[in-house]
Amino acid sequence: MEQERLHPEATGELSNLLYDLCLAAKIISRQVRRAGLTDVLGEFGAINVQGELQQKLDVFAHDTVRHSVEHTGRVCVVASEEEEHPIPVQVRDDRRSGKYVLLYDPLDGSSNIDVNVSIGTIFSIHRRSATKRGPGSLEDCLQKGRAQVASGYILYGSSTMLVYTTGQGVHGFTLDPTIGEFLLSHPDIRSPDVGTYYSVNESHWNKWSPGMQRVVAAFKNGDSGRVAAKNARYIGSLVADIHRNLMSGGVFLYPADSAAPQGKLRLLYEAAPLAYVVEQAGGAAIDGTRAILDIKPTELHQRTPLIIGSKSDVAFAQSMLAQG
Ligand code: FDP
Repeated sequence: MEQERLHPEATGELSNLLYDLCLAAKIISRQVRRAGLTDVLGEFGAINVQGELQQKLDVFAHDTVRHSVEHTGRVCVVASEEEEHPIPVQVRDDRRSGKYVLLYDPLDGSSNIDVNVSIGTIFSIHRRSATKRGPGSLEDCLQKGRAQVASGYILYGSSTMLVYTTGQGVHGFTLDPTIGEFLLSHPDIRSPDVGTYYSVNESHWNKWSPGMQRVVAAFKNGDSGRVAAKNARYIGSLVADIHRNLMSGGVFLYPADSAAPQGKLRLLYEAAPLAYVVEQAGGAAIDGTRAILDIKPTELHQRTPLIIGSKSDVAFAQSMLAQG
């Protein structure tokens, strides 16, 4: 609301959309916190002991976000990592069709869901661009990260935190479960210029290019004054790994490899929204050569290699990779 006041032309719609996402986050957080107690763990489609169909937590999160935004008239299309195609938002009256596009990863870090390790929700908001009225289209979703009007994540960790940017810095809110509200706990988060940590799944070492092996070796062992040796931390939940590095300084890498030449992570649901947050906090994010935010997507579920975090560390990786 403070930032909205800096824009006299603002209608409040974006703030309200962020509130809608906060509501979804609270519902998902409640479910994540009770995950071991309720029948939300396990395979989607499995029958639980009561003979009811179990709902997997990531499907629950997908539905919760979607239902929190689709009746508000604020969004024209949503796209989720859980769905193959974008979901156009139908409205009875064309004049009430929303002006925003919402892309989201409902529950990132799925391999950690069933083992009680931090997971997160990632969101990316664009203005509609390809269509003017009625439901939005695939083209509305395929915009460069640089065009985002807001992005952020909700981390279900030792506490539940919302971290977001609208292009005026990065702000963190912690959910106070006693009053059910997100309270501003981390205003104006800044990413340290040089990181303490490097985060990468080193089990893929043999599949990386020689250039990437040199980058990771330099972060591990140091490189004659150009970069100091770092400590390793890898949770395997992107949101949690990025959040730690954002707060403490560090670089996260998910490179392309011989088995996944485009990398693993999704440009629109993971890399671009997190890149916007990290850049706004003073860090950087590249695919090896280009800024993530400058990549024009051609597919909804497009993948990208990702190197993201403290600015000097990302620049170091980029310069080493440029040497081949
Ligand atoms: P997951 O496969 O558990 O859903 O995007 C997916 C993601 O997790 C990221 O959250 C995480 O950083 C990465 O993949 C982990 O991949 P590896 O298991 O290959 O390390």
